[in-house]
Amino acid sequence: MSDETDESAVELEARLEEQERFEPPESFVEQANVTDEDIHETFAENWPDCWERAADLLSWDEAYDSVLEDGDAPFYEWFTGGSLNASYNCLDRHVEDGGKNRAAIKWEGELGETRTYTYGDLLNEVESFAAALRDLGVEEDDVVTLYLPMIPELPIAMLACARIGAPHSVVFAGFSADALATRMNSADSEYLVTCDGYYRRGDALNHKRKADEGLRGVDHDVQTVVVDRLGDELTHFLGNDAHDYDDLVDEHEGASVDPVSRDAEDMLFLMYTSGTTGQPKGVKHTTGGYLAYTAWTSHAVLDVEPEDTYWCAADIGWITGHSYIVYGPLALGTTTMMYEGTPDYPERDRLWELVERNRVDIFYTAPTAIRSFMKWGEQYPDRRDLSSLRLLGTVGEPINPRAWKWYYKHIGDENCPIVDTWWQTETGGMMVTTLPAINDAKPGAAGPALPGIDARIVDAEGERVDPGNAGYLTINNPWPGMLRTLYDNDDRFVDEYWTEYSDPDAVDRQLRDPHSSESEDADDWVYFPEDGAKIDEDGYITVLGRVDDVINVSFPEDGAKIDEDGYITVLGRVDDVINVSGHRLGTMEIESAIVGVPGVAEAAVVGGDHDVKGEAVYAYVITEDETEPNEDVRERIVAGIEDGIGPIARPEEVVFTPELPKTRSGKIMRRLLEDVASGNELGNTSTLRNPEVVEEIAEQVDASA
Ligand code: 6R9
Repeated sequence: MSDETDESAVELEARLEEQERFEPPESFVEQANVTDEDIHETFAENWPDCWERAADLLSWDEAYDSVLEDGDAPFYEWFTGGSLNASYNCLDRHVEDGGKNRAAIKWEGELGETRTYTYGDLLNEVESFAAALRDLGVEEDDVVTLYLPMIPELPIAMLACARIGAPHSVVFAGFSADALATRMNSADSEYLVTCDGYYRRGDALNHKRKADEGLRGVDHDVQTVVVDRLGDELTHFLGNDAHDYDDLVDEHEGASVDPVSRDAEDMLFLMYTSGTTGQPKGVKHTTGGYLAYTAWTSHAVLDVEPEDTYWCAADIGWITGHSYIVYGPLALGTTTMMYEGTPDYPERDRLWELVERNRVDIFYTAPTAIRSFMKWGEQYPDRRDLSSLRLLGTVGEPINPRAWKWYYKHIGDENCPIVDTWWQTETGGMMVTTLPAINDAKPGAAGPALPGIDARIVDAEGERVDPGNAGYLTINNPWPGMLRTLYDNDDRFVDEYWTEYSDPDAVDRQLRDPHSSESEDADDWVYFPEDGAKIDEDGYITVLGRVDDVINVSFPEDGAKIDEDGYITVLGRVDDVINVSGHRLGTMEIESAIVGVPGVAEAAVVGGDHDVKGEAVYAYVITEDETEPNEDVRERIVAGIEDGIGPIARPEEVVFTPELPKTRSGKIMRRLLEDVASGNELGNTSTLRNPEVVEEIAEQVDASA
């Protein structure tokens, strides 16, 4: 463990000090979509009208009157008065423009079967399924939940919903039955599309059983459609009164369903994501702004063109798949690839074999995957012809320069620009990244903010930090792809994301520094003269400052640093969210799953450094007096987490302890638990009520490593 730890500390250091630059390859620049060197300036001068350039990539039924309405900030509205349909933009218009026979989706199943849908095929099936959904009773604005793995029926169902103006809520197939129930209840969703099962590493997983279990936790009636993915492998899948997807599509074969004209601000979909508190947040995205933004960023950053074969190797159950497997690429009329399985099945060159066979032009993945490829060795990509690649991208977490360079060399043959794209579920699309034909890449730094985005790094006082220093990433103006609210919870939307302050001196302790020991002991905080303030349940104080000339700033809860060229390096989350393999997990959600296990008294969950996953889940658990901490309890805890959230949250380690390290004011000192998990030198323990417990815990973790 200690060798790895040394290495990651060195790497972190290297990431911070990194100065190397990589120019865009000439061959790339010559053909790139966006090459206007002054685009950052022209967008800034012409803001917000600059966003017409994004809106122009779409076909509107009704032209918009105004680009931005900010009268009710932070409830901003984009392209108001305009109307359009997302499925029309992703399908019909390409068919009308002569693209009927161009491949829209190329799908590859884990066992090697392939399916290609042309734009014509895709439109037909989307219309049939849209007609079927209507027959089942789905009306405009009804939320339809899609609990499906990476099979073509998932984007088909999304587009069918979009066609009839029914927002979809996709629940990642790896999430548990409980997670499905929570999301369906929260969105009052009365329709579910799921499947019998799917393959993972060659095994058939029974997905329907999980869906049925979830449905038992839903507090209202639900109509269910089941896709038959496994054929004869699972024959008993159609229980009760569920509808068979194939039957429905056959019955509606040839149906023509006019795309419903949606107001630009009408909801396109909901996507639940982890936050600082237990309840997942239903992030609301709209039809006009979101589609314009994902189309624009696919065009400008990923350089997508209709004749490309483009592959984003993410899961559609996450925002990356929504924006950059489905909506962005299909709006531009390109060929988008989907792969059902894992990258090392049956062999560790599976992805590269797919790139070779399909002549993939653009490849977009997560750093955690790149670190796995690196660990497996370059012999796997080396045995394949990857010369079709023109651009590479990464998303989901910071990429360390070593992994960046490996990707550049062994996948891109030093001939493809890499875009390191920082963004979030809430931002809808990319926010901070280089433009591949314009900006040099600096490994480790995501890049400058995109044109039209005002990203700043500020300190705890809200002032811009000097280049080279770390602070909090803030976004200081709205953008078309932004979330509009949290479903049914406008107050939480304002509280969680927006802070009003009037002058740069306004002290905002919401911008807490997780690494400063003072902030652990909130009871010591002192009086701030002449300022209004509020305090939260953790004792954290938010000083609001004077309230004249208020501006709105959005806090994405990421720490970052900026260099003299304005390049931003994202350092990670400052809230209680762990990033495991690029997936956001709330520590509170995991803790509540653990304390739900009989015999458990208290739990603290933190993230620890992990070679491949970036971060891993570490759980520190106190059992009830009468419960002996043993293997049996450990297994129940792991099962509790898998049932409550899903296998993705499976802990790296469950550490039993008689006590948790606490400050004198009784707050759990998470920073120390993080240090233990990461194998770091332990920080200052002097403010602890029970300093001895940290050593005890550290010994246990070392012993099991
Ligand atoms: C798209 C997506 C968002 C969080 C975000 C940040 C981390 C994403 C990153 C990155 C450094 C990048 N993150 N991209 N950190 N560099 N290029 O991942 O959305 O699942 O909502 O996660 O992921 O911490 O705040 P989401």
